[in-house]
Amino acid sequence: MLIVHNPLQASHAGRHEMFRGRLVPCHETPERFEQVMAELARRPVGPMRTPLPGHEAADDARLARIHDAAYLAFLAGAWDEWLALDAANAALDILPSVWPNHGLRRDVSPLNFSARVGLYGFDAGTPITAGSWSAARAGAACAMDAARAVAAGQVRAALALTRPPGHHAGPDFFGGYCFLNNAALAAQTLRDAGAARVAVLDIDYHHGNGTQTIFEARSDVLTVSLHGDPRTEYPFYLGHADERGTGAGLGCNLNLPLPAGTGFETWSDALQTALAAVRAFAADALVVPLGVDTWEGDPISRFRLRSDDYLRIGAALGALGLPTVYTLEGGYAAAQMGVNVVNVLAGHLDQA
Ligand code: OKP
Ligand code: ZN
Repeated sequence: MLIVHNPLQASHAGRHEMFRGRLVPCHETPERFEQVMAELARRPVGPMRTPLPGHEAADDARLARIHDAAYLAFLAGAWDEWLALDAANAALDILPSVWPNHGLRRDVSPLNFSARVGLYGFDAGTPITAGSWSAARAGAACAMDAARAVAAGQVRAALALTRPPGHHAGPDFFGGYCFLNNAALAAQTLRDAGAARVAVLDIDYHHGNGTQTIFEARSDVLTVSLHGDPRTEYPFYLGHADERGTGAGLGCNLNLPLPAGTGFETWSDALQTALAAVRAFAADALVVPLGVDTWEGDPISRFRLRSDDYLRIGAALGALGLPTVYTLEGGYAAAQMGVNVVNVLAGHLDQA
């Protein structure tokens, strides 16, 4: 198991997210990454590296295939625009507060900065800070590097320690703590390296709406997601069982929503359904957006998985026998997060 990490993750450190009328401390912190690294030092699973140099141009080209050019330009320039409004903004995070919903037009080109933030950001929980763009790009580079190593057969499986996470980010939107869709970039890298069919099996607590939107009309990438029922759980407005893909991609999206309170027995029944869909698709490679916010003690999620369950999850994924790239998504009980993530990897290695 190759681990690809990047110290630039630390440069994304949001201060606050909006929750029920208050600005509360961000759940998605650099400490999460550090806890995974610390557990990997205690229980090594294989080689560790930062992304190999020499692929910057190809990575940028692939970013522009998954995300819209205007969106990428917005992310790259947002912090400078923010500072240009008022130098005192350096001490504050950028958060959207107005959105083009409910009949308002998204096909306009606002000049106002707040209007541009709301054009691209879909919630008020995802702050943009001074280092967000560098961190997001570094995380995306980890995902693409991990996918290249797996595609080249250098390793059977790899984990990209992506922070910020990615599975809520779409072609032209950020939200859910995500800016660039690392899992989609890994899947596209595998495709570009010759895998004809790639399956994305998202096991984060939250529906991977960005990944679904990116691939919903494509038949070469299967997207499957196991998650809290969006009638009660974030991101609410996507992730329902009747979303099966569109156009050429019809039948290539599978959502398996589960009620809040779900424990491992029910969760693993749904995992079996997901694994059967991956096998039926005859995927050549697998991408797993890995969130451990399914853990019983997670502060913002409501499944009841226990730490030992992650060994069995990794084993079930490894038993598919596919070249596999994991990306790091959620998990907000930072102190337990390393154990849960490394359990998945250990289970995978045991079974693969
Ligand atoms: C990102 B990932 C909690 C509000 C929840 C967004 C959750 C994003 C989860 N007070 N806000 O999928 O783990
Ligand atoms: Zn999540």
